Amino acid sequence: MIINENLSTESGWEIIEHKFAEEHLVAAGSNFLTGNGYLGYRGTFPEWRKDRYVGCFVTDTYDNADGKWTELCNVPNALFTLLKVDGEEVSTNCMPAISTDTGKPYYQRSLDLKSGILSLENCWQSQKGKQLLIKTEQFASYADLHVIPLRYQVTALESCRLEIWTGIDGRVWDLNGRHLNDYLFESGADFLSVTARTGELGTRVAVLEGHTVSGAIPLSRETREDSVTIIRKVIFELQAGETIVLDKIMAVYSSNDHPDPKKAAHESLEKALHKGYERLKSEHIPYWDRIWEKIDIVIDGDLLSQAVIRFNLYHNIIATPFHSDSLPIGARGLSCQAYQGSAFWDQEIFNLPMYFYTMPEVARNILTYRYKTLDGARRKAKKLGYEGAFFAWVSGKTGDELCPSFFFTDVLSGRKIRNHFNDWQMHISPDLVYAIWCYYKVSGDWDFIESYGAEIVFEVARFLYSFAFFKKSKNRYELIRVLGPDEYHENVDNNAFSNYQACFSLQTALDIYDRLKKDNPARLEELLNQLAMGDDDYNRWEEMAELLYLPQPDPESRVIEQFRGYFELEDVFPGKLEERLIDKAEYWGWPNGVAVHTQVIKQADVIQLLALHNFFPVDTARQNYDYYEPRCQHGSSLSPAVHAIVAARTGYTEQAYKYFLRSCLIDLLDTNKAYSGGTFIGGIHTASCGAAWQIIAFGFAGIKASENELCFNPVLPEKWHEVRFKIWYKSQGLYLTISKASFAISALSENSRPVHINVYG
Ligand code: IFM
Repeated sequence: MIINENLSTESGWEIIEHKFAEEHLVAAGSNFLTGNGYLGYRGTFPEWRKDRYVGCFVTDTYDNADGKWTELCNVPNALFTLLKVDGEEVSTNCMPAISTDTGKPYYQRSLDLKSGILSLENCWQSQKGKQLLIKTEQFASYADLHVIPLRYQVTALESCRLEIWTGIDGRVWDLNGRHLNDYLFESGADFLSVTARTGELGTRVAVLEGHTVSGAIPLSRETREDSVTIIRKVIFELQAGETIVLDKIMAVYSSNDHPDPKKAAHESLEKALHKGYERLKSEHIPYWDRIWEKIDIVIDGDLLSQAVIRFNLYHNIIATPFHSDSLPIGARGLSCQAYQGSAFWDQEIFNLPMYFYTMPEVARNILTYRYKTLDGARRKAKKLGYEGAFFAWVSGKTGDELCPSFFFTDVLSGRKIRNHFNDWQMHISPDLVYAIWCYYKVSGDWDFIESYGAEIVFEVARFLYSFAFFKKSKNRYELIRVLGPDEYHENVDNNAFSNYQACFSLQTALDIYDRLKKDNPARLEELLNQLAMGDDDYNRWEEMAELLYLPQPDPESRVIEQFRGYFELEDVFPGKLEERLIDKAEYWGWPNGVAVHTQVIKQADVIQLLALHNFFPVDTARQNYDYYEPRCQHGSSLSPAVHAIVAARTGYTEQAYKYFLRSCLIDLLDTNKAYSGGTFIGGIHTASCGAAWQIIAFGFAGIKASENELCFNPVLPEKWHEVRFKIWYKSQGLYLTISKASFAISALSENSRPVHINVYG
């Protein structure tokens, strides 16, 4: 099945690249990423260096280099391997040789989504006409998160002198300054190592390499070192048809993982070398089997949809730090340093819902991470003159705001733009409450609410009360000077999305308060004492929930105004605005972009509200979809998925399908630019990866969970014959089979309780 001129799939379980496309260098390295939630290793070729965006990004290595942006470290590349044939360097390029073996150009980069294994195959021809067949295979192990095994197999089709240069390349691709300093190299009989230290926090990073070679006896071996690399050069005299297998192990630790990262990496390396490549692989694969057992979605009738949904689920998985409850899911996962390796609202609204229904324990970990960042959120609120918890727009380890004040650059003047994502985009706090409550409804995990959730929710309610403005003349609370999901319009008042989310949060706070009072008054008292809260707070939240202004659908058109004054802005569509650009790379938003004084929006905003809540009848939702959809530029990768969900729910099934593909193909087709307003924003768009699951579950299957029952409103696009997947509701597993003619739900045999189901109302 062809995905585009470069890409295809055979079974829906793999993505195969047949032609190397220089123009997609950044995106392809991200697409073929292997990872395990602890680290992400870009899908690049072993001989590539930093100029080809090689990268291994490691969680919990946040560093700020010289006052620039805090981001995760890219660690030295211990998979680096370069071949020289009779002195000539082998390099993978866009012109694979015609293999004399097969008679075809021999090039393939393929990712097996089922097991997270990347394979590269290439035929290379020297200037003297000598050919080498090169095959490599690598994976980021789930059995030992600190280990990446690589099998590098090279066959000489003619006799030649082969040099293998293999070791650790410490010249790394960094977006915002150099993070690793004080490189210290060491070599032993069976390892090479580099240790380094981050500039800001002094986090120590250790990367070790070890390898074995089989198939031929080396003529010589020597170790070379300069200030940033350590390499072993191994020389062979090969006869035609001879094959050498180099098995390499890269082991990585930081001092945040282990007090002695070098020792820990050494132990991992030794164990891995002892086990050997095949055993490491066989220990790794069952982890993926167990993951797919929970999350796979089978789509019959459309191989393209099948492959792209799995591609997106795969990337949502490898971006998620299953192993920790102190780390976020980055907006670009571990595919690069863009968006600082940090969480945005993307995490709760886009990445997590899949886990609510498939692996609630993972969702709990990530929400616990948010709990652990509460102090950071309190510091942010205080700094800006509020109370309670104003969560960071860009959240790393501590929850302190990492979002720079000047995010984009005006490409026309070269001046930096003061974007207010960090101080006005306040919907982040209620978005967390929304997610916590959804998690509870689906998992039934009240213990999480008592232990962590209640504190977050109360602190958000306190923040909202301190943020709101009481307009006496209208006897109502308003949220003024905010930035809603549509980031082109900053400094707006009463953004419908933010106001509804805030109201929902206040009601949730009251609800939790009431339940605790009734069922666990001791815990409530403990919490209130700890937070220095009392009935006064409860009364304030109650009053604000009642009097908070909620923009209503216009009586005639039924359209909800996105924010005060939106309808008075110039009414044009995105295509028209494109004609007004002076430079294609211009930022469209605040304060001077082409969209600012128009109704063109960056991403779903009112439609985002409709995707999260069923506050309005379907007709009203459809009228809002009709209004806002043509005015949306989809300048954010978050947007198409949200349109797909709402389109599926409002009867626009084929549009939903169109948006499903658009969303799922953002990375594979490299449709979203790597630079915007002068800032690098490339890498895997993990929000749309997580949202791919939601399009099928919340859009096509029409799932909606309440505390007592699960509702379904299934519809299928024309092309799909059947969709099958599992979900869990309060620990009870259900297997769903949706076709156009029928909808079947089976309870998994291990279930212990009945589940209340509601289909089509
Ligand atoms: O959180 C998003 C935002 O909604 C749009 N800009 C990119 C951010 C990170 O994905």
